[in-house]
Amino acid sequence: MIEIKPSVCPYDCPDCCGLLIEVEDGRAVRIAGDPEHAFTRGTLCPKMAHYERTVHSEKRLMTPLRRVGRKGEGRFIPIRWDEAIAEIASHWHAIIADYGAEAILPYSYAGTMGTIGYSAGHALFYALGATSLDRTICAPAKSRGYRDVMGATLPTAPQEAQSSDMIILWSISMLATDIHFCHDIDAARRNGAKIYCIDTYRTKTADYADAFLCPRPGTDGALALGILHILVQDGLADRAFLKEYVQGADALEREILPRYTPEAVEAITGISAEAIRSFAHAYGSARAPFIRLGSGQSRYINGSMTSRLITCLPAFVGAYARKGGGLLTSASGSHAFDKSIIRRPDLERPGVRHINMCELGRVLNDASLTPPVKSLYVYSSNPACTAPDQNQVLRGLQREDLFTVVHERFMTDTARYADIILPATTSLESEDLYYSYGHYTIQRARAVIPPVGESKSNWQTACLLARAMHLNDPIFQKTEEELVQELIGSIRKAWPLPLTSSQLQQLKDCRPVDLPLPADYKLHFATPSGKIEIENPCCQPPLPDYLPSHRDSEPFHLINAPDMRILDSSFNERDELTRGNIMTLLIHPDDAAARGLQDEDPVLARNKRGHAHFTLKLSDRVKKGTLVTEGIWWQTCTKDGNVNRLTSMRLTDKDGGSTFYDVSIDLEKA
Ligand SMILES: Nc1nc2c(c(=O)[nH]1)N[C@H]1C(S)=C(S)[C@@H](COP(=O)(O)OP(=O)(O)OC[C@H]3O[C@@H](n4cnc5c(=O)[nH]c(N)nc54)[C@H](O)[C@@H]3O)O[C@H]1N2
Ligand SMILES: Nc1nc2c(c(=O)[nH]1)N[C@H]1C(S)=C(S)[C@@H](COP(=O)(O)OP(=O)(O)OC[C@H]3O[C@@H](n4cnc5c(=O)[nH]c(N)nc54)[C@H](O)[C@@H]3O)O[C@H]1N2
Ligand code: SF4
Ligand SMILES: [Mo]
Repeated sequence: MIEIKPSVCPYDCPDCCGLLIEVEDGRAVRIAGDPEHAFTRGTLCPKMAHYERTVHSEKRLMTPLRRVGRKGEGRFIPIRWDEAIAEIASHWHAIIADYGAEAILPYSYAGTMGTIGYSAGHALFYALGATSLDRTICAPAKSRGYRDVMGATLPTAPQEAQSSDMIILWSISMLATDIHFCHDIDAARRNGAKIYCIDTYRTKTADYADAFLCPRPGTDGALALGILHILVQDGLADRAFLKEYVQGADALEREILPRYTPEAVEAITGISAEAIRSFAHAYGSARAPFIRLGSGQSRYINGSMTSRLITCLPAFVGAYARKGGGLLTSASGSHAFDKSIIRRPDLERPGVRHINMCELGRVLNDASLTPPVKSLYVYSSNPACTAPDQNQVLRGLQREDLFTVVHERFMTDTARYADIILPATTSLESEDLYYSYGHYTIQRARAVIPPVGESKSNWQTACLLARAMHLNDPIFQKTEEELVQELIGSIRKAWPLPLTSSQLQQLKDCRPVDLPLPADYKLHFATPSGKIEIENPCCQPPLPDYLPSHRDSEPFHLINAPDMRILDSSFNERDELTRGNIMTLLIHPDDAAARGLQDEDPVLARNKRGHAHFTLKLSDRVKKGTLVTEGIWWQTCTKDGNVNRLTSMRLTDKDGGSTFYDVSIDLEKA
C-alpha cells in the first residue's frame, strides 16, 4: 500500500521546502513538493526531485566501521554499535586524562538544518568540556553587516516581493540556491516588475533577469556608495523617511558619499559610470524596490562592511514604508524556537577554548596549540572537501595521533580519514523541527521510514556517547519527540506573535505553518535607537565606508560559485548528478588568447597554497581577470582535489567568516 506522508527538506538551502513522500513497504518511492507550503508551492529543485535515490542509495553507510588501512585510504571493517561507542569513549577518557577535554574538537555544520539534528552535539561537547566550535563557514559576515544597520529587525518576507516593481538579485545564484523565489518574481513580473541581477559573472540567474551589473569581485561596497551618491545628488532620496526612521544619513552624506562619484566607483568596480547612474535612477524612482541579498559579496575580507553598505540602500529610498519594498538577507525563522532547549549553553564551561571552523587546517597542524587537538568528531559536515586550504586540512587529518570519528550517511572525503565511522540517518528516518533562513514557514517532520541499515540520528548518537562518557544531565535521556514538544512549546516565548491554537495543531500534525508577522514589522526597527542606524555609534567605524578586498600577486581572481546539481558537497553520491562537466574553469576569451590557451584545454590552477586541475571553458559570461568554477566536488570525482586546494583560511573583517571568493590564482596548461 502506498501512503503519502509530509516531510521537510533538511538541506542547507533557504527554501526549506515542504515535501510529500510516497512510502511503500517502508521505502520512499516518490518525492513531491507540497502545494500547500507557502514557499514551496508544489515544485522541487532537480536535486530533491529524486531524494529517494539518496535515501536508498547503494552507497549508504549501513553499519559502524573501524579503520584497517592507512588514514585516508578508505579501508574499513564493520563493527557493532556498542563496540564503536565503547572504543570512542575509551579513547576520549584517555585523551581527557592526558591532555584535558579541550583536546577534543567537535566539527559540524548544516548537513541537516533540523533544529535538533543541527545542534545535536552541542550539549554533549559542552558537558564534556571539549573545545567549542565557532560555526563560521557560511555567511556570518553578511548577518553582521545587516545587524550593524538594522539590529534585530525582521528582514522582509520573500512573498512581499510579489508587490514590488523592481527586484534586485544581488550576489545570489537564485536559480541554483533559492529557486522557489521564482514564484514571487514571476508574480511581480506579471505586474510589470523589472528584475536586476548583480553578480561577478553572468549566471543563469542573470539570464533570467532583465538587466545585469557585473562588478569586480569584492567591490560591491563601493557600488552601494556610488548608488547612494547619485540618490542624494539627484534628489532621489526619500527625505521624509530618512527624517523619521533613519539615524546618521546626514553624516554619511557629508563625510563619505562625496568621494564616491560614479567615475570613482567605475574605477573600483569596473561598472561604467553611466550604468551606475542609470541603476541608481531606477532604484530611486521605483515605487517599492526589493533587494534579495545572497552571500557571494560577503565571502571576502571586507564581507561584513560590504553587506553593511548594501543594507543602507533601502533606507535612503524609504523602501520599507512601501508594500513590496525591502531587503531580505537571511529571514529570522531561526528565532522561532528557543534553541537553548537543545543547545544548552548553560553546560558550556566558562572560559573554554573556542576554535573557528574556517581555521581547521591550521589548528590540526599547530604544534604549539595547548592542548593540541587529539580527537576530532565530525558530523553533518565534510570538511576534507568543503573547508578552505584543503592541503592543510588533509595534512591534519593524516596525523596518526589524531583520533577521528565521522558520523555520516556516505563515504565522504572526510569519512575516509576516520578511525571510526558511524552511520547516520537521513531526514526521512528521523524526527525534527525545521525553520528557514529564506522565509517564515516552519514545519515539523516525523520519521516516515525506518532507519536504513543500522543508521542512527545525530541526537541518538550524541545520547549514546553521553552515556558512555558518564554524563548524567537529564537532557541525554530525552527522545527527539520530547524535544520537539518542548521546542514547539517555546514558540510562545521566542516569536514576536503567538500562534493560534489551530496553527499549533497544524504544527504538531506536521503541516507547514506560517509564522505570524506583526502588521508593522517592516517599520519596527529593533535597534538601540529605534531607527535604522546608518551611523552606528557601537560600530567601529561608526560610519560605513568601502574597504578593499584582499589582493595577492597572482593575476586572476577566482570565484567558486554554487553548482545547480549539488549542494556544497552533498548530492555528490548521486552519479546521475555528478556525471559530465565538473571542475570546469570559465575564462574570458581574451585572457585565454593572451596565454595561448584554448577551449577544453586541461589547465593547472595554482597559488601558494596548492594547485588543482580544471578543464578550461572560454566564455564571455566572465569578465577579464576573473575565472569562475562551480561546485565543490568529492575528491573521488576530481583528478587531484577540488577548488578548496586554492582557497584560504583568511577571515572576514568581522565575526570570523569564510573568504572563499577572495582568492587569486595563476594558470598554466597542464
Ligand atoms: N544548488 C546549490 N544550492 C545551494 C548551495 C549549493 O552549493 N548548490 N549551497 C547552499 C549554501 S550552504 C548556501 S550558503 C547558499 C548560498 O547561496 P548564494 O547566496 O546564492 O550563493 P553564494 O555562494 O553566496 O554565491 C552567490 C553568487 O555570488 C556571486 N559573487 C561572488 N562574489 C561576488 C561579489 O563580490 N559580488 C557580487 N555581486 N556577486 C558575487 C557568485 O558568482 C554567485 O553567483 O546556497 C545554498 N544552496
Ligand atoms: N570552495 C568553496 N567551498 C565552500 C563553499 C563555497 O562556496 N566554495 N561554500 C561553503 C559553505 S556556504 C558552506 S555552508 C560549507 C558547507 O560544507 P559542509 O558542512 O561540509 O556541507 P556538505 O558538503 O553539504 O556536507 C554535509 C554532510 O553531512 C552529511 N549529513 C547529512 N545529513 C546528516 C545527518 O543527519 N547526520 C549526519 N551525521 N550527517 C549528515 C551529508 O552526507 C554530507 O556529507 O561549505 C563551504 N565550502
Ligand atoms: S534543496 Fe532547497 S530548493 Fe531543493 S527541495 Fe531542498 S529546500 Fe527545496
Ligand atoms: Mo552555506
